[in-house]
Amino acid sequence: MPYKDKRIAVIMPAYNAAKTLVACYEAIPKDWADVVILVDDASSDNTVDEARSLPIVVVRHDQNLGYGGNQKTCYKTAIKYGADVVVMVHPDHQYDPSFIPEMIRLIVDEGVAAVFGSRMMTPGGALAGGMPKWKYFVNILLTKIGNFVLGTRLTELHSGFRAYRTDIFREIDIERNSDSFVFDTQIIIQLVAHKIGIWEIPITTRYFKESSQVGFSQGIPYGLGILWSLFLYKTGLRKF
Ligand SMILES: Nc1nc2c(ncn2[C@@H]2O[C@H](COP(=O)(O)OP(=O)(O)OP(=O)(O)O)[C@@H](O)[C@H]2O)c(=O)[nH]1
Ligand SMILES: [Mg+2]
Repeated sequence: MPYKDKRIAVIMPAYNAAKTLVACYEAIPKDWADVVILVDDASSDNTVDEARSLPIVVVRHDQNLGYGGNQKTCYKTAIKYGADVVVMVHPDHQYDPSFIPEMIRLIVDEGVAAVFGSRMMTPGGALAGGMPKWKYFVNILLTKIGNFVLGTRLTELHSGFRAYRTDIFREIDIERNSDSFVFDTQIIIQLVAHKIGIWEIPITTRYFKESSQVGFSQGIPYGLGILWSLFLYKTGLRKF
């Protein structure tokens, strides 16, 4: 019972993460997790073999669904294992799992439903941690647009380091969301639409060779997908 009788699942949506996932797993504070779940999105490297060498739950997709499709399986599996709280850690080791206890404490002690680790809260931190300049400026721009449309004051819309209380998945329907990276923004829109608060904590940024597969060319459909989702929300053309 890691924390005050709440069951905690750490989920890792994985795609070609063989080189980093063991280091990432080792950095997870184990006494804060009842179960660690890795969903492999039909990787072409040996992510699954690496994952099976660890004492974790491994789920495999037969075909690549994408980052959002991967998360859908992660949350379903976490709920199947009885999780009250779920923390997503990217197995590319981009995010530092040592922030997990702080996120869980906010959820359990303060009753917060969603906690995001933000790379943009510490001035200069994101660039110092190696975030590419174009990502940094696009991040700021899309975050400003997102805050304007949603009436939020988030410091970034794009972090993949997130903790959720699993009861929110009874209120919001994530199955309707995109299977791509836009999933992460659509969850934010759903939280706002359902008046569920989001807290942010500052986290360190770290970019290295294996930590990022999204290049400029995949960044464009991601950015457009975000704008499209915000448009659908604002105009009421789609209910979130
Ligand atoms: N690219 C990709 N990643 C996936 C997929 N399924 C799960 N993932 C995982 O999603 C995580 C995030 O993907 P990244 O390509 O690292 O995204 P990123 O470039 O770090 O994004 P930034 O933080 O904005 O730089 C990785 O840990 C992947 O293992 C998939 O189908 N495609
Ligand atoms: Mg990454």
